[in-house]
Amino acid sequence: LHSRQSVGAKSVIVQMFEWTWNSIAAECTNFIGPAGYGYVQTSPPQEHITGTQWWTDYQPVSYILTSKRGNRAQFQSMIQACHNAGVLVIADTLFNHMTGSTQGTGVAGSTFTKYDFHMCGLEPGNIIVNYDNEQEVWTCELDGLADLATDTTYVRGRLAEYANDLMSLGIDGLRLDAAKSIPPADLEAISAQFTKKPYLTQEVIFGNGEPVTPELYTGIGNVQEFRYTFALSSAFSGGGISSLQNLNSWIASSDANVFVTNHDTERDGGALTFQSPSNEYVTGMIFSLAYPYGNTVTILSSYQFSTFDDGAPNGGAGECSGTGGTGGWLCQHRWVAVTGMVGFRNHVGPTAALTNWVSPQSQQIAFGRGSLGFVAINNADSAWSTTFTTSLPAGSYCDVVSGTSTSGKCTGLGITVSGGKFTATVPARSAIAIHTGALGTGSG
Ligand code: ARE
Repeated sequence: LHSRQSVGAKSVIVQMFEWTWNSIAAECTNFIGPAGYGYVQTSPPQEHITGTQWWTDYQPVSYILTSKRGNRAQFQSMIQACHNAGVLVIADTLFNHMTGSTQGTGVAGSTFTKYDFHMCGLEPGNIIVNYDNEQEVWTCELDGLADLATDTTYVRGRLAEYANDLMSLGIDGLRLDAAKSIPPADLEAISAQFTKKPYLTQEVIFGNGEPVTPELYTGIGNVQEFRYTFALSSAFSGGGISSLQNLNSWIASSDANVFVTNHDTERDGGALTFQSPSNEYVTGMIFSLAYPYGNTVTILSSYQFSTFDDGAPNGGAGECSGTGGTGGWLCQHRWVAVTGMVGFRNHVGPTAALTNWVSPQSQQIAFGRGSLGFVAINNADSAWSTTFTTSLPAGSYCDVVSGTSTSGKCTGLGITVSGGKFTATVPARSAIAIHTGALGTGSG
């Protein structure tokens, strides 16, 4: 019954938030494939309501693959281009609801009216307000969006047909939006009709004391573990990163898809984002790629905005250049520290033990990953100079946070390990990371 596809050696996903299919295709070829990412995650490809806001994409009106991001042919060529670059493709997928409007016209010209939906009758307007009531979370409307009757044979069949259509075009995985508002048994019944085994990651936001928990969904696929997101944020933004030593009280690591932020938390708060002070967003991402919690790690690639509703610049045609973005695009997936740490995670793998943990004060930590990699993160306001103990073999290493190594030459800080020790200065609000896949003498 489990539809889970196992994750290979490349376990980092880039969430290409609002990127058009053509621009994802180009970026897979030009950067994402060569950099070693395992997956891209696209915005929802279904026909949706019209409007300039980013969130129109979350109000589908039909199963036609025309959205603001491109059409069916462009979607298929994007998948092909990414596959050719060695990158798998995950589609954001809406099984919980359609639009909230009772009638209208979508971006592909389809007209629609409401049918096949729950009317929960538990709240005025049938809208979820009380997350303490399981039936309400599962059968009332999220934000007033028409709640699909996923307990019916017809709806289950139609949603499976949609997923199978995506997979016939080459889609490798699905992010199940608002999975928390769909009973696990309904998701089991839908995924049992899949013709292929996709990688599944389910959006089930943990809420204190709520009856609908991430744990209820781990039998179906990976679950997005928001407790991790919130813990990183509170540790880096004041609580102290020494608290991150033993992250094992949530769902099992092999069940978890983790991230420092996604497109919702980037807007609603509670997470580290590009707007966080003191480089905390970057050091948070470095931690997430170095630490052995999470089956997959997602890096958000997004854009600057001033209001909640702002859609992507340039109609979603993402623009990156060198190690960053232009025209309002952030291109986090190109940041030197992020790509360096993707190389670290790919090289170290999921099983290398957490070793040599030290934390001289609450905002400074260092740890190894067996004899393959070592990272030191300094979230304090002054530099941290010390001699670290490591299981790495003796040699000349390239700090992948500050540079890259090509043919033995490191464009960043060079670090020499000898006799299980090395001496280094970790700059304030920054980090250093070395691994046996990136050797080189540095220029500093
Ligand atoms: C838009 C307008 C609304 C309007 C609605 C209907 O903004 O004002 O009422 O349309 O006309 C996104 C946007 C929404 C947008 C929606 C549809 O964020 O603003 O609404 O698209 O266009 C819960 C769910 C979780 C969900 C969050 C947002 O459990 O699944 O709410 N996240 C996903 C996506 C979103 C998306 C949707 C779902 C809808 O990632 O981007 O919305 O497809 C506690 C609970 C959580 C709860 C959270 C927030 O923490 O524990 O479960 O999350 O509160 O309510």
